[in-house]
Amino acid sequence: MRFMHLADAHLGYRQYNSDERARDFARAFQQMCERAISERCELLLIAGDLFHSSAMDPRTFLQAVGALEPLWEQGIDVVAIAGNHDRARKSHGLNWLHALQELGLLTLLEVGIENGELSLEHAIKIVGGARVVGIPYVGMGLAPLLDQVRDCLSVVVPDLPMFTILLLHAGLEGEIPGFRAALTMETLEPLCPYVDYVALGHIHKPFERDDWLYNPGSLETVSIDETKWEHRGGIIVEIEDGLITGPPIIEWAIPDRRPFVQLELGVDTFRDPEALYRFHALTSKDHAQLRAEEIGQKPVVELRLQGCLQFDRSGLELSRIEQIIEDTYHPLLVRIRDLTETDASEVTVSEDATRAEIERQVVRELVARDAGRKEHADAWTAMLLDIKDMAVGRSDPGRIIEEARGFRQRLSEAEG
Ligand SMILES: [Mn+2]
Repeated sequence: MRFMHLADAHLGYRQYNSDERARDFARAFQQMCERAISERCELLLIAGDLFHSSAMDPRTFLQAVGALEPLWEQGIDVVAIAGNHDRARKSHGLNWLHALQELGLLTLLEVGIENGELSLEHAIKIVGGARVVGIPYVGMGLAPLLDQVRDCLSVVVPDLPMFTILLLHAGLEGEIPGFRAALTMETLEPLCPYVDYVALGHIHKPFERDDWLYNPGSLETVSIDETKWEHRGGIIVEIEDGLITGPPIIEWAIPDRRPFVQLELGVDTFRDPEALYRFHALTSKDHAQLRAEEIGQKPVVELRLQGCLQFDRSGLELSRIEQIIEDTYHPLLVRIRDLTETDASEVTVSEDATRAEIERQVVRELVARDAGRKEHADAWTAMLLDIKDMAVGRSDPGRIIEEARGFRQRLSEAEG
């Protein structure tokens, strides 16, 4: 038999507040459902986070129904577990996967408590020649549950041998640095004799271990960091009827994801905003954009501005940069992340300076931090102090403006 394993569809995620992005997530999921049909899969496994949030738009529910209905029509079983994003807001409440189950579109696997004992009655589903055991997201409480699953399987499996799939929504240690994972290969090891395929979800990075454990990653791009993992999607698994011999044959189905273009711009070398606006990466397309055109989808462009600004921050017009990117990339949307710093180091003054000297030194140093003003820092300092004196002496505002204009003119003449 064949089955498809996917996870983390995150339907309903209006990333960057964009309806178009929510449609992207729906399209990716729908493509995988269509592929499960065209690949003649008998079973679709959803390893959690079908939905992005339990508080969702009716449209999102209809997207799920619309994608799943053709599977129902073809008699393909869908078996799902709830991920952390699917959980109901209120404890003991129904989640949206229950609603899909009520409609007959999927089977939701859950663990129950009966007379204080854990019950796996609703955690197991047999489809064709396969047995699926599913545990919903339980966070760090997974390890003790797995002990009970093993106890149960150690009775069931020898009694009724069958290709057994363990469906979990949990992170595996060692995949994402710093991620507090509920699973380690050591905690899973005792299940080895009873489980033929571990179908994971939760971590959006795709990975596999020992021809035994598989994590398909997110279908669309939930966070921009995921774009570095291109090989994400649905895993199509072929198993021999009856008992498995050797590792399963797998093939990846990759959805047509929205292209992301990531630009990075170090600002340290630009003396003024105009030089920054002319930067070539902003005004010329790169290969990612060309790929985006091939797919026929407008990209999301993210620009990260980094480094230390050499000119006054107020001179940097982010809206102008956004317009340049719009004109170059014709993107779906532009995100600018301004991570720049300005020189905030302390101003050093000589110890025996008078109050007026301290003032002059501070003003001069602040002026000189703007690369465009550095050359004429003395002239700028003199002008600023003159204007300050005029303001303190309650000079006529018109005269102050005149003084500033005169300075500008002298300066531009001096610069030729
Ligand atoms: Mn997720």
